[in-house]
Amino acid sequence: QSEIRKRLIEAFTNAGDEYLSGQFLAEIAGCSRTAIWKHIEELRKEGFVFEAVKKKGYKIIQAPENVTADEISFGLKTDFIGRAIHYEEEVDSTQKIAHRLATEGAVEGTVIVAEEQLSGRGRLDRKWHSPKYSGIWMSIILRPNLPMQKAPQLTLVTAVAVVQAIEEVTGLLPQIKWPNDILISGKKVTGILTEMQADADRINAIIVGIGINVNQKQDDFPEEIQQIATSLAAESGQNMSRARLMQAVFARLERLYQTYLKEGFFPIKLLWESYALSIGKEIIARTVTGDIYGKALGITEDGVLNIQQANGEIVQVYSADIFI
Ligand code: BT5
Repeated sequence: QSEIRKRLIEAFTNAGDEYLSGQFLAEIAGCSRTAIWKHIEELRKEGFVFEAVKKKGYKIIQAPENVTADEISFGLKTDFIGRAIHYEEEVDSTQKIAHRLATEGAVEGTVIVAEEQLSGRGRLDRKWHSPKYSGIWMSIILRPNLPMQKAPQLTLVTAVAVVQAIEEVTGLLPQIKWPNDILISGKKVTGILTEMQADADRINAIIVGIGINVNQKQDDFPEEIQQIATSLAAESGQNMSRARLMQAVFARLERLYQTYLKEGFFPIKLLWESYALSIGKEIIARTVTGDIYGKALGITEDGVLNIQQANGEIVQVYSADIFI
């Protein structure tokens, strides 16, 4: 993202409904008015619509429908999540880029976002379908000072943040299926993939991958996931701004993450359980070593799922796919 455009966007964000003069923008950005005009042209090409009024200046009246760094920065209210953004039209997987940037020292809160992923992935190397312009495909780099075994909790922190953001922006009421699925009307609208880089037993970076189906129509989904996947547009009947939703996710995640670091997992656990689909229900947990049948009791401090089997015995499940 161009440093000057970043400053301009920030100025327009802070200005709200006010017009900003070319002179003022030039001072803020530290360049000539001609240069400002060129950058505004660039922003126009990205899809921003400006209103220009003589003697008053410029105002942004419409932001574009892409997820470029400029568009996401416009209106962003966080302190660190989403403050640094790497935007790509097309990538293999945003996780891959995030891992590389994290190794190279990227700051906490750095976001990698792409319009399309050619090999988006889920857990256990499963595929994540990520078609162009219709969803949010992003990875967020976090650097919590925590021991390794706490890492799975961040999947649950993220799930709560995404549910709250979807609720805020769309009015829809999603539910969480342990550990990492977000469903609406029983169909998957979001998948979360948390990966870790660790030195000794300390976390160096957590890469939080989030895939949200936003503007797909139901028949856009490939055959094999037609019955199990949905999008926010399919559920609400209207298209929505992906950038606006990303901003909401960043704001919610930043707040919950800070609560989590300060107060521990307990407040998150309560929120998570209030959104959880399977607690109190009879479920099947399909693990790599076989199926476990029983009643989902809740999650432990570590984010592990407790299941009570018919014989009364309680088993702890660390990783599984849940069927209800
Ligand atoms: C997940 O895995 O749900 C984690 C998905 C994480 C995707 C994000 S996108 C940004 C970042 N970069 C990446 O490369 N990945 C992350 P899992 O629980 O294993 O679920 C995968 C299963 O979900 C697949 O086997 C399909 O059945 C189904 N699926 C694939 N694409 C889907 C989609 N777009 N919507 C709903 N379900 C889908």
